[in-house]
Amino acid sequence: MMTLYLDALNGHNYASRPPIWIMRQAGRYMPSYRALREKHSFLTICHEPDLISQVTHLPIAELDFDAAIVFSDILLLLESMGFKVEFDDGVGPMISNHLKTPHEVFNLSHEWIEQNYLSIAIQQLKGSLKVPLIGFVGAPFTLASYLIEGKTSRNLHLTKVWSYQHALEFQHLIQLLTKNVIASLKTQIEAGCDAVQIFDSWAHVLTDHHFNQFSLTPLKKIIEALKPYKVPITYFCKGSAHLAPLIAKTGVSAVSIDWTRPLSQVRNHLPHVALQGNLDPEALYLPIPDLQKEVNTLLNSMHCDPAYIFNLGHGILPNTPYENVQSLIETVKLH
Ligand code: 1CP
Repeated sequence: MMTLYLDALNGHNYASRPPIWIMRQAGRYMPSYRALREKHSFLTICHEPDLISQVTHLPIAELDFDAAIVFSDILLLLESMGFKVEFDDGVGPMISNHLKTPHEVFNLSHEWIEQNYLSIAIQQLKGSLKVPLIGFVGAPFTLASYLIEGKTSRNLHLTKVWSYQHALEFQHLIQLLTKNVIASLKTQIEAGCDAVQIFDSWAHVLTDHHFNQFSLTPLKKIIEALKPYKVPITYFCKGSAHLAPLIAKTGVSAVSIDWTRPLSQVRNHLPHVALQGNLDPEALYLPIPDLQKEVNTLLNSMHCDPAYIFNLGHGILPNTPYENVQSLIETVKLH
């Protein structure tokens, strides 16, 4: 197996370049993915092990990334808890039976329903991939926001109001989700994932105190529960570069950083953790020569850091020019 990605996570990639993969690397910017989506809905793909494998392979086969990420979505875990998750084109995810009142959290089943389709796909992928496979979950806070808002929300107003006005219920919800996140990660690791990433995409709206309570404390519990597996764990929260030292203190293997701060500056305060990031997804719309310049500036700033993983600061945007992604990967590989 090609181990650049795992080497960097473990802090000892002494090859001449960092590994590269990108968040949402199997998606709409790829003509082959769009063609498959003409035939199948997003949820159909997510529920069919053969289709999950096929889509997970697409960016590896076509673009030669150094790691694969299981094709799924953070919201499928909520589906396995009995919520009706729908993805309408152009609208984004919707949960029609989302939590309408805080006391409903006490009626949520504690039963964990395993996502069998995911385990089967991971087992299939392990037999066919030549690069490490990343499993993932949404973090408890980010998942709670979907259960409360019922959709992607810009400011998470209702979620935050609940956290203040209904602290007991909110804490109960975070604890239940933490339990299920741990169960899902264990399942994915036992099926064969080489590393996992936790997406706490929307936790940047929290105060320091609440970030500690709803993101860092659950993260510590997750890390503790997964310790016996010795699998590297990456944590991503948009807009959290200034919190990286606190995040690193939890014992996480890698911190994924968005584009709002130079990565080399984050590194100066954080010598002992792997760093992932942080090209602005919009930089991929530059003309190719300018894009290459931008990418080389980032690579040079991290000068052969043995614990650096090249990625974007957030997921790749659906209408990103495909040739620019090809050029990005070539630039990193030739560095
Ligand atoms: O075909 C389609 O149009 C569906 C679009 C799509 C895709 C390709 C959605 C709907 N989810 C996904 C896949 C997905 N989601 C992956 C796949 C693996 C990969 O290649 O990286 C991953 C890791 C996710 C994670 C995810 N889903 C997050 C956390 C990461 C992040 O970008 O912050 C969140 C918040 C979601 C919710 C979600 N799923 C889909 C949409 C449109 C949304 C809303 C948020 C958004 O618009 O980004």
